[in-house]
Amino acid sequence: MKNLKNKTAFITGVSSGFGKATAYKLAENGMNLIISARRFELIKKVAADIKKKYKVKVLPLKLDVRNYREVKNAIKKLPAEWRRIEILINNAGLSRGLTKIQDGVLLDWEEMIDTNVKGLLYVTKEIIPLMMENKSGHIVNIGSIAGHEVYAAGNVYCATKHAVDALTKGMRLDLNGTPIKVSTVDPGLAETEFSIVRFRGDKTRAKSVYNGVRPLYAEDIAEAVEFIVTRDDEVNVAEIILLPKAQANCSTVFRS
Ligand code: NDP
Ligand code: 8X3
Repeated sequence: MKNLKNKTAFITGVSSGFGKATAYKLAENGMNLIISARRFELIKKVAADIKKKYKVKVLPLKLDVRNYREVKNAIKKLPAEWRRIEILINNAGLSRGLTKIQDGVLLDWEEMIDTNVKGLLYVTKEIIPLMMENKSGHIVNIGSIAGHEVYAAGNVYCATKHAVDALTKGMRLDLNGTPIKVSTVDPGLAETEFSIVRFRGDKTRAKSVYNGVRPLYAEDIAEAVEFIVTRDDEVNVAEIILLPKAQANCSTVFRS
């Protein structure tokens, strides 16, 4: 099992959900963390709490992954002690709406594509050179079951997660023979702020997504990430598809 103590992880989307739970899990393993999101007040709180609980170093970064210049500058300006990034968790992402393609909202499409696909690429592009320089690195993308299947009205969100799946496979091919390995965790139905964001703050509609189901919780995903990143250097867990027991595929969910 790989010892992560005192190594550094860069995680996107840490103000909520999977990213936040993963930050706590990696800190529990003794990692120092660069945590990022747009809601800076939230990640500052997470940083303070993690530092207190786990006595590791935490650097909160205000970052909108859709803005390449911002991503590039933030990573370029990292102090020397933060540049040896061992693990990148590409987690920031979102869904907007659940609308048939013929009724699609252009701004929603653009936000999903800009965040889930282009944002992931921007961060990855800036961190790969640091990993190459350090001769070590592990990129973990957070995909989705929606990257393997398509559900009704999921059109553009599913397309972005299919793109993440293609990028994970493409990265693994292109980085083959370098010191960097690439993995993905592809969850199904998980209760976080995801549906609240998808339905623009409609908490009742968001809650109904998980009616009668024990969904995944953020901690389940954090445990999958922990398993992946603690394998021996020469072992790569390429992909974990993680579903609630009650979910057979994207559209088949047993509700009690
Ligand atoms: P949450 O809404 O709880 O968290 C999403 C995180 O992404 C937040 O921290 C948010 O921070 C961040 N984020 C969104 N847009 C941006 C942006 N432009 N720049 C930087 N950060 C951003 O959702 P989850 O934890 O569930 O989602 C995490 C990932 O998991 C996403 O990629 C999602 O697609 C994927 N996923 C979710 C599933 C689910 O059912 N919940 C299942 C499968 C995959 P902030 O708003 O502060 O910027
Ligand atoms: C989120 C899971 O099934 O709501 O990626 O698209 S799903």
